[in-house]
Amino acid sequence: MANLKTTENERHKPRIIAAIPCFNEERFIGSVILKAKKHVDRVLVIDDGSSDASAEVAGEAGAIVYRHDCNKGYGAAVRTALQKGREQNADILVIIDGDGQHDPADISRLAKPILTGEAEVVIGSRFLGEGQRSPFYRRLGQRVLTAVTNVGSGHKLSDSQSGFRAYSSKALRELNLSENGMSVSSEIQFAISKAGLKVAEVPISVSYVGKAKRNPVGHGMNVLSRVLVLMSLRQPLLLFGIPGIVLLIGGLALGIRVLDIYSKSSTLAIGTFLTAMLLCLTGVLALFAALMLQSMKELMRREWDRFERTENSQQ
Ligand SMILES: Nc1nc2c(ncn2[C@@H]2O[C@H](COP(=O)(O)OP(=O)(O)OP(=O)(O)O)[C@@H](O)[C@H]2O)c(=O)[nH]1
Ligand SMILES: [Mg+2]
Repeated sequence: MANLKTTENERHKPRIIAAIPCFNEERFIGSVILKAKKHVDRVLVIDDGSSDASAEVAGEAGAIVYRHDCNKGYGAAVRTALQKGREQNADILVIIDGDGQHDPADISRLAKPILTGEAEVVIGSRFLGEGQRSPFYRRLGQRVLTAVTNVGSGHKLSDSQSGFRAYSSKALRELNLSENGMSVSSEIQFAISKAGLKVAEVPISVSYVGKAKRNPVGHGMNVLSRVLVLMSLRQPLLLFGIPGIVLLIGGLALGIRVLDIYSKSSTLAIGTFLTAMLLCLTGVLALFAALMLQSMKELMRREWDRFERTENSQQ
């Protein structure tokens, strides 16, 4: 009788798993794992081809370590973490960085909205908390990326680049991702809105010791370019269509002005004329790109629906 009783309780207690994407974090990974173990049932470390002793330290600290055979990128590490969370039937998977910038004590705060059913994805925001504020250049970069990601996803969040997040089992099943780099954080926000998942934000504290690992401007531009590519695939009419129309109207307006000057003075305002031509041309090209991408997107959606229908009919 005792055993059965135990399993009954175990079955109802939500399984909370923490997963840490890790790349050369031997200095911090051990303490992050030890602190996280207090708040979860299991700690997984996705070692993304580290060349230092991160994997060994993580194993010593009691984490289950999965290793990528080479460095594939933060996004690849996050996708492996989500997959392991699915395979191990996590009710909640919390992803936390391995460099000590996130505080594992915030894990229960991220898990709570999922436990109460308020949300399927919870993002730990560095802009909601009272905690240590990140350096100005970081905040600026994060704000720009968040603004662009919000426009593309239709979700108004305060911190789209935060790596400290919690996912429900439903979110683990429905999030379909492909990015390998840091842009995965924005891709997840796009995927959340595509899957219609409920999202919530909670304040987290962050601590930054030492310099950033990468050149913030280069890194920011890299992520921004990926986010724009993701947006062009998701919302081509928004990203190309609207600017295209604006450019075309601007060019036509200038064109009318050229004609007006010409009708009044029989002189061709070359500069204005060339600018009008350039605006019209760019506008038409942008509109053309918008239509092309939109029809490709439509085509892919129809193919996917057909594929799903055949799949379901064969089952
Ligand atoms: N940079 C980097 N981090 C990775 C990679 N794969 C996994 N990670 C881990 O992903 C987490 C976030 O990466 P960070 O480099 O800390 O990203 P960040 O916090 O935006 O940048 P910093 O402020 O420089 O720490 C850390 O735990 C990394 O160890 C990778 O290919 N590159
Ligand atoms: Mg970091």
